[in-house]
Amino acid sequence: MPTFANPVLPGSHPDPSICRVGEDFYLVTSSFTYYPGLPLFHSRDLVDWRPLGHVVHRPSQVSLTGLGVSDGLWAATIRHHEGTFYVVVTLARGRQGSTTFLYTASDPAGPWSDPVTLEAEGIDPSLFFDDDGRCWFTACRDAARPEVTGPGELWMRELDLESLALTGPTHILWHGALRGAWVEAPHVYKRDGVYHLIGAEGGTEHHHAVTAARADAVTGPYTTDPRSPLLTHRHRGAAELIHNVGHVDLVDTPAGETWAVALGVRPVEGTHTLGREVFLVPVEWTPRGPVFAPDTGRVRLTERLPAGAATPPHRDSPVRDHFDSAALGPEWNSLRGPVDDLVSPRPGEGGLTVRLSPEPLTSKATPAFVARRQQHLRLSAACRVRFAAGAPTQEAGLAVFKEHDRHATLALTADASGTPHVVLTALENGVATRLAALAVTGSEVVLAVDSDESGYAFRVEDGTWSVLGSIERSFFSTERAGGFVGVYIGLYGTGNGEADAGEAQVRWFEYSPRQAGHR
Ligand code: 6LW
Repeated sequence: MPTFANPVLPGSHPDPSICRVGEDFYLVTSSFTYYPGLPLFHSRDLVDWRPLGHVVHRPSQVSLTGLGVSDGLWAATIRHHEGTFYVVVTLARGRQGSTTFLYTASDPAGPWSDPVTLEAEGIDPSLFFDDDGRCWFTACRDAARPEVTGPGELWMRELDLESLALTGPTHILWHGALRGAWVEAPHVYKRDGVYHLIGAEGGTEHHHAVTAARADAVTGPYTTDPRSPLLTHRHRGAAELIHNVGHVDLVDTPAGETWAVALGVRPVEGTHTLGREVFLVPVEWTPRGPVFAPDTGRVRLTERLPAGAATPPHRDSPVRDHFDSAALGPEWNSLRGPVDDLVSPRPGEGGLTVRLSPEPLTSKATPAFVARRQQHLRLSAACRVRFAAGAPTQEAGLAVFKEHDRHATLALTADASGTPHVVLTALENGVATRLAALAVTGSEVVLAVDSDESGYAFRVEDGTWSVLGSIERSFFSTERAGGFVGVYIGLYGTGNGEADAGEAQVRWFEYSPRQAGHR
């Protein structure tokens, strides 16, 4: 039986949402404070996903400045109706509450509209277009009576497609099947005249689970599907390779199959660093509702191909980016806004200029930093950097980044006498520890990091290779660091408060998975 490898989108791509138009599938995932925001992918077979662009690609579409890395754009839903693509998403602002935005586009590759703010309370917004063309908005919010109903509730209002405003009464749909935990990630589907409300419960960690309710009218009343949870790995023990499964969205294929995209993580010895990834799960509709993974009841690393899909191309080859086009590729992200004035490719010549910004990586503004997701546990990343630091406060190089207050840097800098040095620093809860320093002969070196199950080892090439030190893998894990994102690896430069601290030239950046398969 031909198979494919899960996850279909490895690395930090949480909260997947999917829709189909004809033979084309579109998928969007959360991006938090990374910019551009809300990455979109296209596929013809659900297995081979290619970047298509981003919903948020202009600064006028969102303001992320001041937010923690795991705040920002959470859990979008993408739907298509009569030639228009709709994306609804929460802008989560940490302690300042949240806002719900609606973006539209006629071409999913963009441009996308400026946001329309919906008067909606809560997170995880979704849209459902009924057969009569009416559009129903759902989201989850704190329950008014948590002592009776559980902490969260799913609610619904109509979205007027002319004014793009919520209209009519609020319908309280459901408080979940498990009730002890937050009910979230609602999506409504209609099958054989029945409305199915599918959500997630248990929180996005170990207890994550897909639960469901059904109704004869879109606005309810909804009754809990007694089979809930319909999909979870919460009971599967430490030997299981995929955990925290949930937050699904369903799509029908032209061949008549149904598949779900789900988030899940791949922990190693109880901790994961790659973030929540996208897994593809077969679904079978029965009179009782959807059955997830009907043959096995679980999400698998190797799954049968959707009907009509071909075995996807191998995607674990090393990639060396010489930065010879005018714009960075879609895999590159900055934090909270564009960095065009700080980080610029030099088309023709090749290479990337990184102008040191006063903002350090601990800043909640936009530092001179571009990074890509770590998508493979066994990975080597390297860059060739030229930078002549004038002071120990000026640094440029490689960063392994989890949160603004938790990351590691391997940087070209200088000591107090101006001698070039490469310094390895770990930053934990905002406290920086210098782990190693090596005097180097010139201002051009190769900086590298090797990641595997045990940790991240940092090396420098200055004529010969030297290992500077390593950091245990769990240091960067969500279990230890919290947050909603996985590890990103990238390039940065800062004057640590100093403006005009010079610029670094990055000749190339290489991302090399070290083993076939995602591991
Ligand atoms: C997302 C929600 C969740 O909105 O995490 O705990 C949030 N669950 O569904 C961010 O990914």
